[in-house]
Amino acid sequence: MADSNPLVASDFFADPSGRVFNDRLYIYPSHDRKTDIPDDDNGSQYDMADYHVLSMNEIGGEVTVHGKAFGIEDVPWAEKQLWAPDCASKSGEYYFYFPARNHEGIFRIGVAVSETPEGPFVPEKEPIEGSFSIDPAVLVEEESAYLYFGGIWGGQLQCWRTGSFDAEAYSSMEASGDEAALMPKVAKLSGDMKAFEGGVRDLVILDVDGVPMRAGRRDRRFFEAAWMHKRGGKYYFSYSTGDTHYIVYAMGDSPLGPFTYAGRILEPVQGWTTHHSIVEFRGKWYLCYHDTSISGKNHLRSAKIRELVYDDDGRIKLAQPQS
Ligand code: FUB
Repeated sequence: MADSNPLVASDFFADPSGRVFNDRLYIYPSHDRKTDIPDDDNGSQYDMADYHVLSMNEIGGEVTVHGKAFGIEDVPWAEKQLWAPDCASKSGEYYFYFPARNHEGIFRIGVAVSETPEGPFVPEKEPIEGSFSIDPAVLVEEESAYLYFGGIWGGQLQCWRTGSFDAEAYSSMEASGDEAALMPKVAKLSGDMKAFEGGVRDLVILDVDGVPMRAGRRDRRFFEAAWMHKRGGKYYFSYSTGDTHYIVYAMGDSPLGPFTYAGRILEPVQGWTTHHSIVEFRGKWYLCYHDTSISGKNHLRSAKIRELVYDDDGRIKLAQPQS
């Protein structure tokens, strides 16, 4: 398969999280919508108000756009900006994780539950206690499940350096130079998948020299779009570098890190944001991603999928964007 894309041409879906349930491929995306809000560094133009799940029986086959999974009006604690989600299954239930700004303008992460992978999902009345920032991604292992999250600039991670929200830190955006970069976050999920157990910790990314990634390495440091997958006993943590527009990855031996930078996965796509997921489906690995090739506008993105290739050492082969 070269590029059976976009997955949906009649609407705009971004931030595609690919998951396989019951031998069918599901995509949990953001649902982009038209707006007159001008582009800014906080991402105000990404003003999404609901979610829909996509699914397909085979890559390149018909894509079903399921009915509304839920909307902002169903989330009592949220005011706006339903950003990049993910979904996990446990004991026959489906848990949909999503970020949104609350009524004070602070991003938190919520969870919504359904008995089917396509929903509709019923959001919990409060965000996950102790959650903050954006872009949740789940890893479910036999014994434990983990939630990875975070995003700088509009994702507000820089406001949480002290452990509580510091609105003054918003405009400083991030560290610089040889200072350590802000690291993504990880929390173990409770047995019912609805709470954090044991607190939030840094997921440490080291550069190839073994030193925590420096903030000045803007082509390598974590910006947003966390994703974790496991292949051949190795953990792969991948993410967007934001203002340098790469999808990169780091490898480790534990879901809690540390991880060591390992290279690029995807060169810059059309549009400011780049966001991805990696999923195994019927014995092959796929990269889900998005671009603005249909709209030409940063906030109206189209989800795509393509095969992901590893070399014999488990390194991921760099992909060039296709329009
Ligand atoms: O879709 C809104 C935001 O744009 C996501 O949360 C980021 O990862 C970026 O793709």
